[in-house]
Amino acid sequence: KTVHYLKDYRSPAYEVCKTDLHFDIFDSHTQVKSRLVVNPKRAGEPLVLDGSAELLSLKIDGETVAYELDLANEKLTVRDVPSESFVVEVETRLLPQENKSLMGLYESGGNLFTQCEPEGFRKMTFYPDRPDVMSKFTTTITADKKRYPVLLSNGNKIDGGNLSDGRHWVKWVDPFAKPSYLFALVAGDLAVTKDTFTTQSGREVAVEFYTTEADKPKVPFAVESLKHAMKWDEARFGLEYDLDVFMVVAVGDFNMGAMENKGLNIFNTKYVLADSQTATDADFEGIESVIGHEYFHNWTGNRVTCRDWFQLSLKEGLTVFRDQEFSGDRAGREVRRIENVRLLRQHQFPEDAGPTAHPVRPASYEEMNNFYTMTVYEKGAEVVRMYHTLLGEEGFQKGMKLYFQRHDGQAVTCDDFRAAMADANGVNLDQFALWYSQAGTPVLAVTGRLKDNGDYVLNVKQSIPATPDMAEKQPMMMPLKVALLDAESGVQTAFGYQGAIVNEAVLVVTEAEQEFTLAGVGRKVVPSLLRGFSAPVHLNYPYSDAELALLLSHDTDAFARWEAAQTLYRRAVGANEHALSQGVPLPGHGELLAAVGYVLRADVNPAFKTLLLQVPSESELWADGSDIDPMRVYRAREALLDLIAQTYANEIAELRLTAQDQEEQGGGEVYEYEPDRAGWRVLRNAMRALALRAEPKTIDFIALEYDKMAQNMTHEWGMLSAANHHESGKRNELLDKFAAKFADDALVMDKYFTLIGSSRRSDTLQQVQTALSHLKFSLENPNKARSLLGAFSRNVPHFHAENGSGYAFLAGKVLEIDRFNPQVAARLVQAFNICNKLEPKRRALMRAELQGIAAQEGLSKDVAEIVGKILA
Ligand code: HT7
Ligand code: ZN
Repeated sequence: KTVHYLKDYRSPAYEVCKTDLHFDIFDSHTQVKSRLVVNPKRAGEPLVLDGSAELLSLKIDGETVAYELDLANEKLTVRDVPSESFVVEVETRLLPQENKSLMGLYESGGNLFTQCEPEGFRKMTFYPDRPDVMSKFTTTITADKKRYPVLLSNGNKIDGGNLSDGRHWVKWVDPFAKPSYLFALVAGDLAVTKDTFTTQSGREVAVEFYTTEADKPKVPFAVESLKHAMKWDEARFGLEYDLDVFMVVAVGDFNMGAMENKGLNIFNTKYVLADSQTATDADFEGIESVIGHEYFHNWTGNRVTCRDWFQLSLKEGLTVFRDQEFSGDRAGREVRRIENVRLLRQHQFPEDAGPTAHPVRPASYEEMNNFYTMTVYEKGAEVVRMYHTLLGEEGFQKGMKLYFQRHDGQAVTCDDFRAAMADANGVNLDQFALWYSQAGTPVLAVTGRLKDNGDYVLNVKQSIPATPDMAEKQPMMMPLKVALLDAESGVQTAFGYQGAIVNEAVLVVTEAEQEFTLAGVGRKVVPSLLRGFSAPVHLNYPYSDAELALLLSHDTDAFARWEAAQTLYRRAVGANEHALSQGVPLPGHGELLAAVGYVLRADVNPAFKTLLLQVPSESELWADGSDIDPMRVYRAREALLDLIAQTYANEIAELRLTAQDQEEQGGGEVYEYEPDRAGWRVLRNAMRALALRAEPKTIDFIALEYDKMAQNMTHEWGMLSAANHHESGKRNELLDKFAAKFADDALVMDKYFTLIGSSRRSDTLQQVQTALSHLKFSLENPNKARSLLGAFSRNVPHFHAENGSGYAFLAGKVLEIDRFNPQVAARLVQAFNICNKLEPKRRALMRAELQGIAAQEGLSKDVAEIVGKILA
């Protein structure tokens, strides 16, 4: 195996000043000719190109040359090259119709698409396929005009015309130097939806969205989202779009969400197409955020890119931070922030505590595709948010300005970003570098005491757990945002800090143990800690249940209120687990039920209320556990939900009706997406699920109401996901009806397969197996595989079935998919990351499956890397 190390980085020996590409598309194959103008930076060294395509010819300055081809490492080496600028010409032949990896050039729905990040370009031609080689590209495409009327690439279309035999050609020029991973090409029969955007400096930019003709009615929301994003980036960051056209192409077969190729973004259809009949409110919100994310990459990723793939978080963490801010500014900042924290806790915290834990800037990798992780993206965004919290909006923007001044047009590192933040603000952020090199979620143990002189002292101890890559860690620098609430009234109490009287302060934690004095408090207080989730850490403070109830009802910080409820839920599930393990009756949970009663009555916005009523998921609950019995955690959590649903059946029914009234009273078009109305709908769906839990017979009511309510996918989804676990035939009837109604809508069928994969019904594995041969299912389509198998891998009672049937089933599918799409297989196999934390019986069953996978001949390095880490 080949492991790549950050410490081995060397700048490129050859730079490419100009890249001319010719793609000749035929029915049976595609021929690629590339002409590179190459400049030696360290003459005398061999020229090493990356590539795995079928090589037809290679010339330097017009002459055929000797080369060595290392197929295993996808490297072509020419030892004898001119010492001054020279021209490399390469011809390759591709079979896009046979490419099921969806990297490089591939076919989907009869059209051709590329995906180059991180190392897909080398599947098409031989090239220094590394992000620090930036070149200006021109692309000429020829193809049959009827079959491929639309031919797109990066930049501006400067020429084109007809050829003989019904063929045509176009030429695209991208004026900006870019690395090969940002190259894109699309050829096909696509319909275009056009609009324009006028930039703050008055330039008119053409906005073009390419989809199938049939999907055109579902494009307007994405177009509007893009225009909002363009405006927002000007207003908040002063960043303007730089080409004459911004194109988005939607494709049904795609490994991830979307790709920010310069001027030609390629998107999974899931993040472009929406109307209220086929997309839920959450889908609309996902589109707005992914459209924003890819657009924002134009500056944070494309204009300033990464020196090497270890620096991936430089563009991804920063761009996630930017898209989170965009979504927050568009609607419901506080709710959005909590949703971000939930995502991090559900997926990144477990990653950081498991066998694949890695720092935000990994030190090594076998397969780069495995490092598009929650840590690089979401923890990376938290790291950027900490700069923002430490420096404030003004200081952060000063840092961004300096970053662009220094590095526009360059490929740089996370240290360059940190240096810009530090230098623009005249602060020392040396210690902050540890966030990029130390994995693991830090733990803050905090205590507070009121001194006789009236000062309140917070004692903060930080520790960072060992991870497979590093045992001993150094204390990190982090912002801890705090306030104090009067212990009686819950009113926020002012205190003295750093010479000022304040209501809130950002304490800068730097030591393993540190004390902070909040002066002149003089009364009993309850500290409100880690406000806004100011650092991505676990925070432990010995709150009593009564203190948590006070924070829940009085804190002015939405995150802190929500966190108080989460802590109460975590404690209650823990108590249930304990009772289950002892075989004694479950506790009554008086304090928790009182808190839930308060939330149900509280005058807060409906989306926030829904979040306050959400019990942490199993993966969050067991993130730091050992010897986990998944079924015990599952039962403990379910029992708590049952108790809540039964205790408050009347209030829940009432709230469901209030939500319905409010949704309908909002004015305008009832079924369209609109943030306020989406809030009422999310609450209504949550109440519906609780009502069905308390009274399974209400499935009759759902079945009765279904057709009337089926005007909007959020309602349909709410009803189906609530009814999905029901053992009765009514549930199957509802799902069958849904599948028949949307048989021709691929994205809605994904929802159907998700329902099948996530049901807790006793026959779920059987239904999942049947679904594999459903006419509308295809293992080759990543959306389908993720919907059915991804949902199944998160389905606790079935994936963790005691007899190991869930593990065996998933392992089989991982191997099947690995033969054609290693990237998707490697994602799915990460469901096994929990292996070594399981109780011995399940651990043994899981290990046996993993060993079976590891022993498979021809296993991809993607899956081998993950499985190797779990078994290590
Ligand atoms: N920068 C992109 C990451 C990406 C990707 C996209 C599609 C297919 C495979 C891919 N590998 C990496 C997406 C983003 O973060 O915006
Ligand atoms: Zn991104």
